[in-house]
Amino acid sequence: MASTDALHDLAGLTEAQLLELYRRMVLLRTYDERSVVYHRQGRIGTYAIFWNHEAIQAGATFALTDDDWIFPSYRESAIGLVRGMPAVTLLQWWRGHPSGWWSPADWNVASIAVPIASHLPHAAGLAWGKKLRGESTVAMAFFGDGATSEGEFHEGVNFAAVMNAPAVFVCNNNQWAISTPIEAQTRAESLADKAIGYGIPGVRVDGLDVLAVYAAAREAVERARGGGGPTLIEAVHYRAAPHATADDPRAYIDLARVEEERARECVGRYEQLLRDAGVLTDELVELTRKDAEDLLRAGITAAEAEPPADPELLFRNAYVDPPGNMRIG
Ligand SMILES: Cc1ncc(C[n+]2csc(CCOP(=O)(O)OP(=O)(O)O)c2C)c(N)n1
Ligand SMILES: [Mg+2]
Repeated sequence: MASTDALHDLAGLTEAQLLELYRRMVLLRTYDERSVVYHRQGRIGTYAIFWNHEAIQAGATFALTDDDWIFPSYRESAIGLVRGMPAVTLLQWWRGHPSGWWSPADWNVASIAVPIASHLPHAAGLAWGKKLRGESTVAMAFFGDGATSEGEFHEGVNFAAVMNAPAVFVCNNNQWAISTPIEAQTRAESLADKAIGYGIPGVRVDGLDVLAVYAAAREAVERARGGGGPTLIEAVHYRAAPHATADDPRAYIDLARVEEERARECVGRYEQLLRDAGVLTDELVELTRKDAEDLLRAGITAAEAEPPADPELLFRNAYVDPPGNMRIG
């Protein structure tokens, strides 16, 4: 596995880029931690925690341009933040409010896919379509280890490979699919090995090393844009938080391993790296955290100020001609 210690050169990024990457990680971390609090306060609904997945999300998307498309699962629900999507939009999604349904074309961020792996064929199709139009857009899809057992994982990756579509498939291998461990998910030694069956490159990276994820994604994006087809990236770590706010992992997870994982969490690790490199100061850390906290505070205030959704909307978007028994009033 590539690691920052081995790369030494901070992935060739400038100081400004390194700090922007840090800002994005802090923003994601703050969004996640505040969301768990908002859930406990009854201000958002059930929420899929992504604590310690920030290096994968920020690192991989840092290799994209704003014209490239991101296809998130529920685990990457807040990934629009890296594109400047307002926090209120994402918070409203988790509040079940229609103002949380953004138009994908506005941000080049597809809708959050809750059905596992259902967005992989979409990513393959978009990438292929853009290629047919002569555009240089890349599509990057995020999914979990459990998703690699779904038919749509196979369909999406195989289709992208056969069509030589400019797609990057980023597998967040947190080694759990709710309570199903990776050992019960596959006999494959690594998930990256699955790429062999599709005839595409597969790489494994340390999912807590943001620069290693970025470097792997940059190579994959360059290959895709250059006509070299898709890549499967497996970012390995160990889920250090519950699957979601409704889950109690104490019933099944290795708690000692969770403690270890929390001790080497990815934001603090990157922060230390930047301090050691002389790029980050205490003052900048405080400022970056405060900006993110202010953004979230403003986001939840704006969300709660919006009038509740009209319940009729549910039916309006489901039927052109609602049957009589569905008509309200
Ligand atoms: C098609 C489908 N089957 C089952 C579920 C229920 N479900 C929700 S999350 C999850 C686990 C997915 O695990 P993984 O792919 O490893 O992603 P992670 O949650 O670990 O990020 C399952 C089975 C679902 N959402 N969609
Ligand atoms: Mg998983």
